[in-house]
Amino acid sequence: PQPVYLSDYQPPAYHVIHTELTFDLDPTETRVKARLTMQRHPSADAAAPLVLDGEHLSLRALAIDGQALSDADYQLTDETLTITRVPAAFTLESDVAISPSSNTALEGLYQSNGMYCTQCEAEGFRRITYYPDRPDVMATFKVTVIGDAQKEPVLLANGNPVEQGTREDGRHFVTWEDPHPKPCYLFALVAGDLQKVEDHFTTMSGRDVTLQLWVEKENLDKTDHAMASLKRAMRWDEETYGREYDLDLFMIVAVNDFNMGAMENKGLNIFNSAAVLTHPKTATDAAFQNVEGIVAHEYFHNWSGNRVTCRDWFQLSLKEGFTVFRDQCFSADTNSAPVKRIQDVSFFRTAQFAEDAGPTAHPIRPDHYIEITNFYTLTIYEKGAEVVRMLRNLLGWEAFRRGSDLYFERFDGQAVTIEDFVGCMAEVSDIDLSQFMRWYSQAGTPEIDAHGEYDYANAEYHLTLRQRTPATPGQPDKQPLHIPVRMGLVGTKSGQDLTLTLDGNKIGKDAVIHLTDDEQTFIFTEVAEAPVPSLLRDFSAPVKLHFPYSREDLAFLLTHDSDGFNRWDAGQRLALLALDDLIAAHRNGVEKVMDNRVIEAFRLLLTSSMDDKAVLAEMLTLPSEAYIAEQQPIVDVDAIHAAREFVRQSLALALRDEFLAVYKANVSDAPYAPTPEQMAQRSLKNVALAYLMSIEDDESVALCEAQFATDHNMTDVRHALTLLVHSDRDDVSAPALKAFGEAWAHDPLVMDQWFTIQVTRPQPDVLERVEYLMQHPAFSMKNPNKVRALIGAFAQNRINFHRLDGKGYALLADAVIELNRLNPEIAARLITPLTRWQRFDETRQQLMRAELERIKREPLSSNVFEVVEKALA
Ligand code: HT7
Ligand code: ZN
Repeated sequence: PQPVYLSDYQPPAYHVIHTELTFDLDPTETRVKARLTMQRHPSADAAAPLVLDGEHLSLRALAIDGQALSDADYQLTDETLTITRVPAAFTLESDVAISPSSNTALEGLYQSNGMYCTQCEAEGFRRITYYPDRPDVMATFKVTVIGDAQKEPVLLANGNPVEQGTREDGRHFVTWEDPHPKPCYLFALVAGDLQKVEDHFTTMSGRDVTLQLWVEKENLDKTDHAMASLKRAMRWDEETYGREYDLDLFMIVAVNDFNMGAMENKGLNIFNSAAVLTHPKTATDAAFQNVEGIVAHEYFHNWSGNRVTCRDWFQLSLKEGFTVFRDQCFSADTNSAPVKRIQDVSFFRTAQFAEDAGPTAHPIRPDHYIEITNFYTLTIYEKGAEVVRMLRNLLGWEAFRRGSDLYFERFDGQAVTIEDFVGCMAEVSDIDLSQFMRWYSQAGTPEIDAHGEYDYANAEYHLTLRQRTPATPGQPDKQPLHIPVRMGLVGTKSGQDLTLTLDGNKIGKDAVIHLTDDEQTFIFTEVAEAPVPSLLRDFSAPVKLHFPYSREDLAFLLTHDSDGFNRWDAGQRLALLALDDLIAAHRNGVEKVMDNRVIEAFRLLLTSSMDDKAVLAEMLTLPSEAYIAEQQPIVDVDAIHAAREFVRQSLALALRDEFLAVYKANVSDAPYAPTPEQMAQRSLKNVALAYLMSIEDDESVALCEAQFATDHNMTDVRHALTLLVHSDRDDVSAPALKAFGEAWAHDPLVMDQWFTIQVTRPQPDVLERVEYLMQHPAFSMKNPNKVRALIGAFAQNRINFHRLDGKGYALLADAVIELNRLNPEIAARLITPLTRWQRFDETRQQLMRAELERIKREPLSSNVFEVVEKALA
């Protein structure tokens, strides 16, 4: 497969102005008739051939302006249809046949549980009909869907229904019109036996919008939260960004087989059922929050993505980074802002930093790709969002909002670039963002080495910041970036933020300093007492910060920093220092000794009167094994696991009474509600229970069993079951697991949780369990949720996946090879843990590489080929 290069971008020679499609649905022979109103671009050569994309299509007829074309008039390859000569303006008609039931890639038109649905982003539309499948071709659409009235009573597409009826052959049809020109990646069709929940929303200009959530009948009781989230998101986008919805109907459909979380098709969002269905008995608090965030994300795309879209797929972060930033802010406003930031950054530093340091590292705007679906990554989405956040921080909210207004106004209905977006921000603020643009083209995580000195005699604090970005594949040399560092100086005597005076100007107690050179020293004057610097507050830039904090400094910041995020981060750094010692002790076979300062810091937290229980729960949570691994030069999975377990147990033993008191104080039998208050209470209670269970004494096991048996809500039940299954008390956990599996055998989303709980346990029997569960009737390789819940989750089980006999790697490679045939997009994602082989010891490196080589010997999809090729380079 050949790469596509950003530098090769050419505007399309032919545009589609209007698209009419007729689908006659059938599992193995759906007929798609297309009638495209096309025009040559005025600047294009009159002799330019018309090249349309098309894959897995069986062409039955082709005509231009009503004249049928013969075989000699066009050329077909597996991927294109070329017509050598066409007029400047014409109508192209085509008739193709496709087979939705054999489409296991879940791109284009496919079947899920018998219902028809589509996924067209990024390049799925070419599996539906011959078309210029690129985002800078925008057309209005009129779509007729014909189906069986019994099997497919519901026939949906984008826009508004304009006609419906029954044909002579007894089949029924509905015609839909979408007045907003859109690229074909936003096209959607759904047909099946679905039921709806309906609600209404009055927009800020007083228009009534009908909201519909379409689900299978048995899921009708799982839609309340998504509907409430949708209405909150619609209001928030009006109030925060001045963005109003622009159709009379907004639909969401839940489907079981879906490659990602959800898709923002115009007026007809299609959701993975896991990203939309919730019920207190079946979904955890985390799932409720996830649903709220994804519903909002897809809705926000209506402006950031649909009304203003991307010129080409290299600009993907233009819509994804901005929309993730918007959904993060929405969730922060709706729930606990510090907790949202802590959770987002915690995930980001673990997963995106690893991506940026691995063989598939790429800039937020890549300059080439082989397979675009491989680029729906944490870098494009989450690092893209961090870069938009930095813009917001550099400009301030008011100017950022003006920039956003200008962007939506100026580019409404257009397909644009990242320069267009950043250009609007520069224009409204008069800030020179040219150096800032490097964030989009330079891969890798910048590291800042900082050190500070207090000059007592002159009451000065000298802060030196040095930045470097490590080499990444294809980018050996890096340029300095424009990095906003939000900071404060916390006085060690007063415990307060000191006023910052820089270059004679008082800049406040909490300010942003700009690191633009390789190295800069900032001299703060009038510093009346020795401070501890609090740097990168609220994670003001996506960088790694190194500062030689002592454990005393960190304990001080943990209690005195006015920035909630940095208070949490100080606790994480303190724990990491203790963990470092213990990892070393484990490796050297020396007795492990727990750092008392960590115990005392935790005691203080547990007995504090902290209002925000959700933040407290986060502060009591140790860095994950994956994050600890990120800090190590060579990952020793066993030492990391042993050290972390030792810290958990030492804390539990030293603070057992305190944890028990917190647990008991937060047990509640109030009816379940997904409110921030209740969620905070549950998370704190469950963190305490996890510590208590690390001792596995009879009392803790009994608490866990009781919480499981109370069956109050899935958050508590799942947590208790996980703790039991992850303990050595098989006598208690086996019956609980069996009962849970039997009780929920009818619910695929709960069975996903049942799979995950078992394959993430630390006991060494897990690999055999995965193999056994792959034969379970509830498991299917064709369903991405099942693959993620069982095989994907197993690959996150660090001590078992990285077994020294290499069987964990072999299991993953086998799954990748099988999925490469069925669903290349999912196969390529599943390989990720194997691509990180450089981070491990020599033995594991060889085992992992051997599996990558084995995959490489197979006939590969371009998706898997691209990832394996990079991983072995
Ligand atoms: N814009 C969408 C990205 C997407 C996708 C969604 C579902 C299945 C396959 C997909 N490929 C790309 C989702 C989003 O970011 O909102
Ligand atoms: Zn998105």
